[in-house]
Amino acid sequence: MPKILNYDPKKIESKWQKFWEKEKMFEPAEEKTVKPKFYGLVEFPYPSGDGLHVGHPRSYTAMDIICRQKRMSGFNVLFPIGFDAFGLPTENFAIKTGQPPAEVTKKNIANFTKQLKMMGFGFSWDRVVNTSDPEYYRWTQWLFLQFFKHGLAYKTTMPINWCKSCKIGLANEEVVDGKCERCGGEVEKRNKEQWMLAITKYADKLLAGLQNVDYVEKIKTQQENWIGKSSGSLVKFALETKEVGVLDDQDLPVYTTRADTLFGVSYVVIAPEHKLLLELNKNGYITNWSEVEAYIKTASSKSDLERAELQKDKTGVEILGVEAINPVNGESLPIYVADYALVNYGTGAVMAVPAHDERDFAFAKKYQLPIMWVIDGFENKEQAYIGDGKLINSDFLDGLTVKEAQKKIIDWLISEGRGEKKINYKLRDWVFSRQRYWGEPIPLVYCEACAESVKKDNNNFSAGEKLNPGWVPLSDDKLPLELPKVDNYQPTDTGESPLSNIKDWVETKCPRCHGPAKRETDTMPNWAGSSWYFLRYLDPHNDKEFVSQEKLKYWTPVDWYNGGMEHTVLHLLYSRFWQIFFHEIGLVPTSEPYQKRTAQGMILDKKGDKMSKSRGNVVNPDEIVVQYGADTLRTYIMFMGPFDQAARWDLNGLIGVRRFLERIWILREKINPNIDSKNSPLKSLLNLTIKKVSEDIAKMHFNTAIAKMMELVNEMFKTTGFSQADYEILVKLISPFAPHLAEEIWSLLGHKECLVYASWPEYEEKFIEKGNVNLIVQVNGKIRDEIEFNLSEVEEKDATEAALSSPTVQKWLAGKEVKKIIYVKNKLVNIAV
Ligand code: ANZ
Ligand code: ZN
Repeated sequence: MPKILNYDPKKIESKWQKFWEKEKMFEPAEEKTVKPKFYGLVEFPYPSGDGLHVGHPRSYTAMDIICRQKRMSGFNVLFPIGFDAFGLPTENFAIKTGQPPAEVTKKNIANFTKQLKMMGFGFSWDRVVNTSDPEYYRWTQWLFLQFFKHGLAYKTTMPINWCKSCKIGLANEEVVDGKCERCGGEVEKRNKEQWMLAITKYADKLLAGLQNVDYVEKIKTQQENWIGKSSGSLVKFALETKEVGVLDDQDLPVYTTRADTLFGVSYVVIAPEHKLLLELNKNGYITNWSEVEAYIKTASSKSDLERAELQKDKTGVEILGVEAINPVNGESLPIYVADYALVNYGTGAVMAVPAHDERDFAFAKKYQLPIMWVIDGFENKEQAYIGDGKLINSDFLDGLTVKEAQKKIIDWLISEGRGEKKINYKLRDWVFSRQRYWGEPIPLVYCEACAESVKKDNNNFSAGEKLNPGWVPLSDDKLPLELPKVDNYQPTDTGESPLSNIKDWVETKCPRCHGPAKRETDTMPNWAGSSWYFLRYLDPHNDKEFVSQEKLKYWTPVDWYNGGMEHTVLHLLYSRFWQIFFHEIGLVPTSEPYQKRTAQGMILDKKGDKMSKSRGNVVNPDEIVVQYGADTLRTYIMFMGPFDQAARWDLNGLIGVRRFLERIWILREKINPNIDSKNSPLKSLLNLTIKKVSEDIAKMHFNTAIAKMMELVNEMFKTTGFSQADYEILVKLISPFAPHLAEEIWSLLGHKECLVYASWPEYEEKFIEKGNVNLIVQVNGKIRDEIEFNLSEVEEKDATEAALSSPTVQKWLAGKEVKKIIYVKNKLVNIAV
C-alpha cells in the first residue's frame, strides 16, 4: 500500500458514530421549522437470528446518501428505521428451543442495531419501532378494528396449506414445490374459517392511485398486472341431460373477454373445485362420477401456478350425462372438468374456443375436439390464431371486425337474457388470519347471545358486526390485547393456533352484553405491522393516538421509498390499500402513502448466484467493516454497478474502492495556500463533478457519480497543488458516500461544525467547459451524416433525437420503418431500417 498517512477507518468510524449519536445529528427538527421536509424511507428489516445481510446495506446506503445530500441542501430530513419483528423464523426457533419469541426478538434487534450503527447510517434512532411491541401492535389492532367496523373484514372459509405429517397449517412461503419446507412431507389444502380483508373493493382505487405517484415503471406494471383488471362478459350456457332435457334450475355462466368467438365454442370447461359438480352429482346426472371424483382429488394438490402456467400438458375428464347448450346456435357441447380452469377466477368455468385460444387449442388437440375457425387471418391451422380479423362462420356476426362483433354479440346476449357485461379482477381478498402464535392477536370475541341479537334487530351494530353476526370488537381501552404466555409454541394438531389451548385466555366476557364469549385465536399475518409502520415513525411514542394529525400533516406522504422488487405486489399494495382506506375515513391527509418508489437490484456472489445460508456464500457486512471500514463497504456497494440491477460481489472491486478513499485522504497533502481557486486548471472539472454527482444522486446513478469523483481525484493528483476550498468541494461530494472519512478530514481542516449540515456545493454552468462531440450517424451501417455537439457528453435520448431529425438522414429513412437504433456513447448512432 502507498504512503497512507494512517488512514485508520476503525478509529475514525467509531469516533464519528459516537459523535453523531451523542449530538443527535440525524433527528429531524420540530414540525414548526420553515425548512422544506424530506421523508426518505427504506424497508425495515426482519430481525432474524442471522443478522444483517449484505443485501440490506445496498438499499440503506442509497437512501442514506440521498438523505445526507438533502440535509446538506437545507431539507428537514426524516430517515427512520425499525424492526418488522413478527415472523416465522423466530416462531420456528421458539418451537424448537422453547425460548420465548419476544426474548429472541430482543436479542436479534440488539444485534441488528449494532450492525446498522457500524455502517454509519444516519437513522433517526429516537424513532425506532418494533412491530411486536405491545405499544406498537396496540395500534395495529386498533387499525384492524377500523376495517372491521366499516365492514371490510369478514370471516369465511378458505383453504389453508396443511402438512399431514407435521399436522400444522403452513404459510404459503413454507410450501416449496408442493411439499412442506420443514419435513418434506405432502401438503394438502384444508378448509378453515379465516378473517379476510376486502382489498378487492379497492381494486379500482389502487389502479387509479398509480397515476398520481412517481413509481419506477416496472413497479407500476407489476401492480397493474397483479390487480389484473379485465373487461368482458358473463355468458350463460343452459344445461341438459338425456332424461330431464334442459334443466331449468341450473345453468353454467362463464366469464369471457371474447364473446365474439361464441360460434367457435366446441366444449366447456369447469374447474375441479366448482360446486356445480357436486350439485349435478347430487341429482344423479353425472354418470361417470368415480372418474370425475378421482380427477378432482389429484387436481386439488396442485398450486394455481402449476395449473395455469407451468403445466404445458393439459389434463381433464369429460363429464358424462350432462351437456351445455351454446346460446347462439343451440348446439350441444361436451363439458370437461379440467384444472386449467381456475375456480377463483371469473365464474370458475370457461367457454373453450380452440381455434383462438392457445390453452383450448392444446386441450382440443389432445382430446380430439372440434376446432372451429371464426376469425379470419390465420396462416395455418397448427396453432391458435390470436390476432385480429373479420368474423367468419358466425352467422349474424360474419364480416364484422372483432371490436364490432363484440359490441353486437353483447347487445344480443343482453336482449336474449343470456349474458351481461362484467369486469373481473385477478386480485383476491387478503387472508388476514394465521393459525400461529407469533403475531398480533385479533381483538375480536365471539358471543352467541350477540349473534342472536344482531339477527333480530341490528340497528345498534357496526357494519362489521352485521356482516359477521356474533363477532364483537374489544373496546379501545382494552387494547393492546397482549399475546398471552404459552408453554408450547407448536400449532395444535387440529390446525388451530396455540392460543386456542389457553382456556382462561380464550374464555372471556362479551364487551357488548357482558355474557360469556370466546376470543378469536388466530393472529394477524406478517404483513399487518408493515402496512402502516411509516406512519408510526412520525409519532412513535404517542399513547393517545396512532399518530397525531399535526405530524401527519407535516410529514406525509413519504417522499421517497426504496426497497426490493420482491415487495412490489404484497407489501406495497397492502400498505397502499390501508392508506387509501384511512384517508377515506379521515385518519390520514393523503390517499397515497409514497410519492416515489424505486427498487435496488440484488447483490449476488462472485459467481452470480444468489447469496443464501444454505449455499454458504453470504457476505457478512460486519466482517467487511472490521477489515476494510464502513466507508469502503458503503462506497463499494454503490460502485458495484447500476443500482437497479443485480451486481456481483467482487473483493478486488472492494479493495479498489478502499484505495480510492485512501487517495482522497492523502490528497490533503497537496493543499497549497498560495494557489487561488479562481484560476485553477481544475475549475471546469470541479464544476462538472458537482453537477454530475448532484444529478446522479437524484437519479440513483451512484456508480457514475463515484466514477466522476475518481476522475477528479486523478486530475487533482496530477496538479502541483490546489486551494483548500477546492479540496473541500471534493470532501463534501464524497461525504454522503463515505461520511466518516469526510467528517475526519473536515475537522482536520479546522472546521468546528460537523459536515452533516454543511452546505452542499453548487456549480456554475459558465465554468463548465463544453467539450466537442462529433457524432457519426449511420443508416444500415453506412455513414450518412455527422452532427456536432457543444457538450462533453451526449445522452442517448439527445443523440437519437438529433440523428432522426437530421434532414440528410431523413432522406435515407423516407418510407422505411426504423427497426432498431444503436448508440455508442459520444461516437455513433446506427439506425437499422
Ligand atoms: C373465450 C375465449 C376465446 C377466451 C378466445 C379467450 C380467447 P383475462 O383476459 O385474463 O381476464 N377464463 C375465464 N375464466 C377462467 C378461469 N376461471 N380459469 C381459466 N381461464 C379462464 O382472461 C379471460 C379469458 O380467460 C376468458 O376469455 C376465458 O377464455 C379465460 F379466443 O373465453 B376466454
Ligand atoms: Zn355479547
